[in-house]
Amino acid sequence: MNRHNYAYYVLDNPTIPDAEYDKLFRELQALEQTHPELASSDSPTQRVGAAPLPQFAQVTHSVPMLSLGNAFDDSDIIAFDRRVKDGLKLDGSVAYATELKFDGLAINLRYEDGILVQAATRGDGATGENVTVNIRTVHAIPLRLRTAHPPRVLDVRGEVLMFKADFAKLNARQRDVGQKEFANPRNAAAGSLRQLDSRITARRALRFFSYGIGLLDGADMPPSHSALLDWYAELGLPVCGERAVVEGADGLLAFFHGIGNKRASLPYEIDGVVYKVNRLDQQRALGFVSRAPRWAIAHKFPAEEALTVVQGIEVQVGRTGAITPVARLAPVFVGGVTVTNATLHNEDEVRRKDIRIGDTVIVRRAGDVIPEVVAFVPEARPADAREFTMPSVCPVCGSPIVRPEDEAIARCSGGWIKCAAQRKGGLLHFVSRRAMDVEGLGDQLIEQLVDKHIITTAADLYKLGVTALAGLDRMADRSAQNVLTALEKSKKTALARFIYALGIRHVGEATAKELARHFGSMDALTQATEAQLLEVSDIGPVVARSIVAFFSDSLNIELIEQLRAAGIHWPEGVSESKPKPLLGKTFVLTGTLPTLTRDAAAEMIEAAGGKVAGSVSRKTSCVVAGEEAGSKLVKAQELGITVLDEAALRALLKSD
Ligand code: JCF
Repeated sequence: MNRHNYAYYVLDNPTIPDAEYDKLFRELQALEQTHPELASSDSPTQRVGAAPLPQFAQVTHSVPMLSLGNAFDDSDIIAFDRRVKDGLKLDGSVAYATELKFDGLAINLRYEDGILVQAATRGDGATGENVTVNIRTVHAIPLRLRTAHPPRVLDVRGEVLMFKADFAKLNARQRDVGQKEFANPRNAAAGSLRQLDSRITARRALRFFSYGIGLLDGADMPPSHSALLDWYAELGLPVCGERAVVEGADGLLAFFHGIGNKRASLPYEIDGVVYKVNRLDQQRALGFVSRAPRWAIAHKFPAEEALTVVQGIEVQVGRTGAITPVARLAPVFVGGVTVTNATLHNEDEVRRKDIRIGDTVIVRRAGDVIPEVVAFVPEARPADAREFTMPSVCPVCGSPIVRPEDEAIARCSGGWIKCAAQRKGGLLHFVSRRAMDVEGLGDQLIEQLVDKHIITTAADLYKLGVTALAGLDRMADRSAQNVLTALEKSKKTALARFIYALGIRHVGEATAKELARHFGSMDALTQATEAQLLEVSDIGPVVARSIVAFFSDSLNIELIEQLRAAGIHWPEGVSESKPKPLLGKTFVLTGTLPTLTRDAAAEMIEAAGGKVAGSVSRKTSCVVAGEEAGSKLVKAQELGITVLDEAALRALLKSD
């Protein structure tokens, strides 16, 4: 059971299904009941929590738990590297261990003779709280180190955190039982760990990564930080794979930017990266200033959450008529940009989060995701805070807003004929990159073209001339010509893109590709019955009905005819005749390829019949890896999956 636990939580590579593990668990429980003398304190049955404590006891750390100095930009890092070199009186470059800065809680784990005997929070760095019973429920933390010769005493330091997916599941569960949701994974991790009733902690999916050491007795201190982490990994402690040893400030900044690029796709939240002088003798020589080491620094990303005030709540009308409440905010700098609007998703969400006009709220902008309102701050609610009311008519076209009983989304009932907002949304979708890909035709142009009644449908786009375009705001002759060139270029397209561009409800990019592959021509698709559509893989009754409804509207058929008459074309039937050398194969892309973008590589693989997945598993056929490939590459190597570079991928696509 310990081996399965280790495979799942530390190697991230499950060896048996959950149900099998549960069976073993019950078997062991029964054995321990009949033979209590055989039950040991590090048994897997001892991870379920215990009766509530009256309070947490205080623990004094043998070696204080440090905090880190912060850096925010490149110049701070260059200055840090300079201070280190000056401090060490070195001319050459310094080797640094780089790692992630997890957004969780710092913990000290004490192992005596290889057995976990105590766990304590960081507290103020000198004393923390004894959370041993809670920590025992964290499956990623070994109750016994995997070595025949453990040190007498080892203090392992690291971060307890909750993965994003587990956080989402926890909040969904909290919502279902009418309990308070957590604002972010960090709060969820802290709230889960600091439970006096550790049986609650046991039900929360907490994780752990090791990154530091306190007291060590009965073993030699490894010579470097990277060697320490390697040793930890050997002992069966979880160590994050996103780490490296780099040289000098250039190496630090390259690591920072590399992690910044994949931050959003990591399964956990980080608020920056940490740099440590790698050699421990050099760390000792540098020492400390007050409570922070001179040999380490945290390089922080711009904060993803900030506080601001809701000045109003308005609604936006999307291309399908969906009404989205949007909070108008006092401008706030978050996630690296100034934000003035944040989505509130839908009416129920506003009620559930109880966001009111006048509230101070936490706004979140993670990566390129649209900013959202996370929660309001109860202490800051003014007496005159006003509740949001859903309008009964569309603010753009005046048509009634309707909300089917079983749906979360209210919609404008005007359709694109009556509602300019839906028209604009539909046109923007039509020209978007993954649809018809008309470069330079952005929202401001579409806005003007619709408002000035120059265009109504997508077909009108192809009737535009230089004079009509050049008359618009911020449009010189030259850019007008560029738009016309882009429109002309867009006429040569693919069937899947065209289907996707039509904006049929429930038909996203993947479904459009399936439809194109299955039917091979627009005519076959427009005439397809519900029964025929249900034969297409991944298409269910709702989608089938939506497609049939779309093509039974004569206006849509007319639009398609006009677009084809305007010259939009694609290689007809090609999808059936072209060879599919990669059929049945699943690819995972990781890192930066020398010439291909991720999208371009995915398109080439799919054109050859292959599938592209987001994560590596036993089902993966090949991993295509480029520069700075990370954990996916490691996993592929562990699982013995073929790894290709761009050249090898191209060769594969040509071969068959
Ligand atoms: O992930 C973290 N929050 C983190 C905190 C990572 C580290 O390597 C740290 C830390 C705090 C202190 N290292 C030290 C020395």
